[in-house]
Amino acid sequence: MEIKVMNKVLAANDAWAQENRSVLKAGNVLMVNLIGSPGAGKTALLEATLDLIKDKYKVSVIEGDIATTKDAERIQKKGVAVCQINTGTACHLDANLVNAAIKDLSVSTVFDIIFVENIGNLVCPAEFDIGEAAKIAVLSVTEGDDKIEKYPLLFSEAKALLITKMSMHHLTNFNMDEAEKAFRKLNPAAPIFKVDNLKSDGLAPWVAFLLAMKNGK
Ligand SMILES: Nc1nc2c(ncn2[C@@H]2O[C@H](COP(=O)(O)OP(=O)(O)OP(=O)(O)O)[C@@H](O)[C@H]2O)c(=O)[nH]1
Ligand SMILES: [Mg+2]
Repeated sequence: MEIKVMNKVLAANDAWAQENRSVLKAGNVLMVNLIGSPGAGKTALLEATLDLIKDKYKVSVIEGDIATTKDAERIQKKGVAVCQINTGTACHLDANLVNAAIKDLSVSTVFDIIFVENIGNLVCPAEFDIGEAAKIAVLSVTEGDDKIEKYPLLFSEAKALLITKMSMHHLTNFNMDEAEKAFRKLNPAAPIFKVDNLKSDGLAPWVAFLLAMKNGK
């Protein structure tokens, strides 16, 4: 049986996603969509990444959160423009919400890169196109290497995988070989970056990847 309501929701979302994509393309703006579990280190990755690029590029952040402005406040301390979206109950950002945020941010400035921190969730955010150039999967070693096989959609769609909290790797049973094998089965080409956000370790290849995307390479 066809599930008409869900099809309609996704069709409406895709129309907004296309609108976002054409607005961003016209402005030569790269938008990346960070997706991972609650606590995987999405905001910490943003904080560390902003430290490395914010003086050279005009960067802004769209912060998706169910209820608070806590992450937006952390990002604001880095001195970059930030737009908060509170979804209330929804477990993902959709393209219509992101369209409003892009408009809000773009009133006064043209940005080089817009980062979107999606709601902490390994499932729903992967299902919704928001008009991004790339979905980026963020997985911390404390979550377990099995999460790649258990939640395959995100990992198959991601243009890169960031494995975070590497300074804690030795305290966990996260099997890096198994993680890489599982990821490669789903996603033969996307790079894997192993980082520690708090120590700012391993970030240079990730930043180089990001800037290559920005420059269309
Ligand atoms: N040691 C270590 N801790 C980290 C790293 N990344 C994040 N953390 C810590 O992990 C916790 C969660 O990090 P956040 O950046 O808030 O995670 P998040 O994915 O943004 O979480 P939500 O927005 O709630 O989904 C915080 O206490 C961070 O300081 C890392 O690379 N290494
Ligand atoms: Mg966060």
